[in-house]
Amino acid sequence: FLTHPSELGVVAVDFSGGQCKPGVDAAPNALISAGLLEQLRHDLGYDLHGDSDVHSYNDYIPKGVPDPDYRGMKNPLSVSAVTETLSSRVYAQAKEGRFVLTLGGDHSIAIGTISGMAKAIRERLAGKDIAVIWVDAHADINTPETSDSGNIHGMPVAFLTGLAKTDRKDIFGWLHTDQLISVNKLVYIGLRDVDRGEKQILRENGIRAFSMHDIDRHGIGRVMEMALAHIGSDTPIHLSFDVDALDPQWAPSTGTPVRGGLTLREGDYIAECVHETGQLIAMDLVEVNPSLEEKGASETIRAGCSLVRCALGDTLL
Ligand code: NNH
Ligand code: MN
Ligand code: MN
Ligand code: MN
Repeated sequence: FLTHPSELGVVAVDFSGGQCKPGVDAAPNALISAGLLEQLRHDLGYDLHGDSDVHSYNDYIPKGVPDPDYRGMKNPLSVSAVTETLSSRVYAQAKEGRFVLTLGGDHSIAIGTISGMAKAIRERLAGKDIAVIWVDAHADINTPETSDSGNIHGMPVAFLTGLAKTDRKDIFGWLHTDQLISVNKLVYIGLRDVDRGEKQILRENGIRAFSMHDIDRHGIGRVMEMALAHIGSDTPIHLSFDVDALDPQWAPSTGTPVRGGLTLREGDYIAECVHETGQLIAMDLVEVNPSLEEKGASETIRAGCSLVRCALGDTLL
């Protein structure tokens, strides 16, 4: 699905407005300073394009206008404006036939990355839909109405699937049908903290989800077989990886850690399996927050680097 499989469009998004804890905006720099891009270039042989250092997405936040809550959403204008710009930057990289690697930032940025990929692939591949594998402790499928927190990082999937509607051009009204994804091509892995309203949405829409319970029962090997079988071998895959899917033992520095998560090896294995399909077209790595649990920050950053390397084809042997 990629015309230039050894070329990476790197998108580094220093944005934290989808949730309330500062620090997640510093993750792209921390990951890059830890050597991630150099490893991809030197050890894995990729040609890098896009943001080699962090382009400030905060420049796209509308200046001098208030950003009051809307339908309970916090920072709605800011998140909408930043993800709209991000969407067009991801689209531009994907149109070139490159793999797009996005370093977040909080998970609200997936509204930009996935919409940009969906549109580019539809244009490049005669209307083809993309599939999304969402690896997370959380489902991030709240609508503004079901959300208890109002944090938009808990809502991206609802906007991307069209389950959350909007009547405001400046609050996600820029999202058009060619930028949306189908609930049938969405698969979750790692869930263990899903809100009541989200459970209802998952059930009513028949969305395929593998919780930690499923991983305990079947093992990660079988779960990956089932997840990939659901998607099918003819569909390009966008991997959206929230580092909080990992157990806090491996990734403590994140805004909403939840115990009982994936081991680092299980996380790496997910990324390796998706790489092996040859269908992977984009990856987001989000929610690394180096300013939380600072003693564990370098470990969390290391875990993030490992997940990205695995998705991009690093092998042990
Ligand atoms: N479900 C909660 C909410 O909507 C928590 C979301 N937090 C995340 N998601 N970190 O990945 O606010
Ligand atoms: Mn090149
Ligand atoms: Mn998330
Ligand atoms: Mn999460």
